[in-house]
Amino acid sequence: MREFPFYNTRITGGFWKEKQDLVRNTTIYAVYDRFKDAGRFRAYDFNWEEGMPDQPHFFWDSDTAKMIESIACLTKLKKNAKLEKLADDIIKKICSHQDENGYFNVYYMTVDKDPSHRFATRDRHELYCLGHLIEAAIAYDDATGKDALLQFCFRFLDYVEQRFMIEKNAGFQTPGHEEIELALVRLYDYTGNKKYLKMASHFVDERGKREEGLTDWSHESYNQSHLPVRMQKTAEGHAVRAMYLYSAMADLALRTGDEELLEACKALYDNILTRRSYITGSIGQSSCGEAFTVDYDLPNMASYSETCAAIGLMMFSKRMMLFSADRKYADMIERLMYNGFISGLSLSGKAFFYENPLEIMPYFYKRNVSNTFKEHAPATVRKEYFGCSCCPPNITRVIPSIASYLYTEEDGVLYVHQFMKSVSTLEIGGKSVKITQKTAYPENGKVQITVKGSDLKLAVRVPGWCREYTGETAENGYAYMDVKDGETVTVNFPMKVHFIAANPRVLHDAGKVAVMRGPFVYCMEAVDNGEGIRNLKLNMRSRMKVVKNEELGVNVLVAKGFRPAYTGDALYREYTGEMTEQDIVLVPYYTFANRGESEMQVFTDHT
Ligand code: FUB
Ligand code: ZN
Repeated sequence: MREFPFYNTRITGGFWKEKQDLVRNTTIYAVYDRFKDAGRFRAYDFNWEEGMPDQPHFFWDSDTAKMIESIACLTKLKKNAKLEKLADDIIKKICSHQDENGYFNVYYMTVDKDPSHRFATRDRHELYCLGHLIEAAIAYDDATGKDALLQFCFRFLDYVEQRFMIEKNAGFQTPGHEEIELALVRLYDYTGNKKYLKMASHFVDERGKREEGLTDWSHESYNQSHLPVRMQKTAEGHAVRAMYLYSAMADLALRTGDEELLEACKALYDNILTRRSYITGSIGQSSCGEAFTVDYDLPNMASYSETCAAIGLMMFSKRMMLFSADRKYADMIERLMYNGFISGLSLSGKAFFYENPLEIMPYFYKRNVSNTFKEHAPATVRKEYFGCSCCPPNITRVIPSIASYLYTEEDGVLYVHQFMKSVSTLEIGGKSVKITQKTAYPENGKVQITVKGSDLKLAVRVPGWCREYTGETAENGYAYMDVKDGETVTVNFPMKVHFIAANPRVLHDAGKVAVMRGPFVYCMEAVDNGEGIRNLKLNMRSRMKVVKNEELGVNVLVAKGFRPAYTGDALYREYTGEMTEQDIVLVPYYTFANRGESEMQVFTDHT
């Protein structure tokens, strides 16, 4: 299938328009300001000295690059001189300090300045940073016509080719953190230069073929080096790294027709989908290595679920979607979009979650008795800044470009994967076709699609969560319909409340249910339901009311439930089974922790 760039679509209202406005008016400045406070941009003056605060880190360049890419996406949608100036100034500084051989990394040029240390340590992210700089350079050139960063990347890549593919004298063969591979494919697409496709294949193919040296705390699967990539069938190791690698594998399979690579991608995808992802779509079951663990191990409280990993799975899913019309990929994208990804951004647009657990019990995080051996637990409140700040600028590049997940086309059939109030102008069969979606989705499931400029066959995804759909019969989850030029079709996906149980092998969810309505997963918070929400039993026979919560500005669900009737203070007592009835409020998962620290749970006990 063929994809369409995000800027072919204008989102004209609803959920994603609100988020795009939030990023444009608030979040991008919040990211910029916090980065500035932390010395991220000062570092590019190259005058940091030992003993000074804010020592540049070896992956700071990647954060800056993602912020520049975010500005490029926003600018592509709507010119913004202020943002462009911020990016121009940083790009100018970066380019002015590029080594004459093409190399650049703020850490290795201002902190550890020994040139023999460059490309010596596999887990030092130099190629990861370059990957993000390439993505930023492409986006910025495309948005503004300014190619300084792109020229910088061309020079840097000549040097990389020299060190890794010609002289082969770097300290490792493949990067510890993937990213450059998919960026190289993107650069090949942008420039048409096959050299970059060859470099991407090189870095993908060489992975896992030999021992390449490890950090002292990880093993080979941490960075997907335990096997040659074509032999990998289960998702292993650091979740973000894995997603960026698998995305590049799918990119290469699509462009080269490499069946073996595609088969590996399919196996990896299905392993994630059927065994190793949360109901919110998030991935990364353990903070130890920020990594996948084993099948069905999906702890709620200790879940890692990094925002960047959710983004990575959206990227991998989109690539898989290009091979075949199977709704599982777009379903997963939707699951992430409305749950495990968007939960990373606060409603204010100024604070973030790096980890997105499915349960929070604040006391749990205070139980360390030793200063030395601390359990790592996800943060319970949103933060404005993280020392390791990969997620915020990743969020700000995804939201402006979210429309890239809407449509694909194959042989004149337009696949409608997602639903957003929007107007798109797409080149199909040599004609410019205007597609308008009129909808309040995800608030309700009614979508009107108008086609202008050509007759067209539409293939509309029937969301996997919708069991009550009664329209055209769907094949692999897509309902096909012929639409005449100027005609409007209406599809309706009733949004009933559904109770979802996990596979019995998921021990952490045993005997519990989660609540979904439309694409949203819901959760309970103590701020609405009182402390001790683990004791609550949701009455599954009660009628759920959809109620607008003014404080959150979203619709919540109100159900009936029970709480054990208990007075007294004894630690243990005779069980009586007595219960008192109470209302139970469920809020969309992505809105959790927007009202301070509070207990939260997705999977809940029930009667
Ligand atoms: O290592 C760079 C980034 O920081 C990773 O992608 C994230 O998972 C975090 O570890
Ligand atoms: Zn991250």
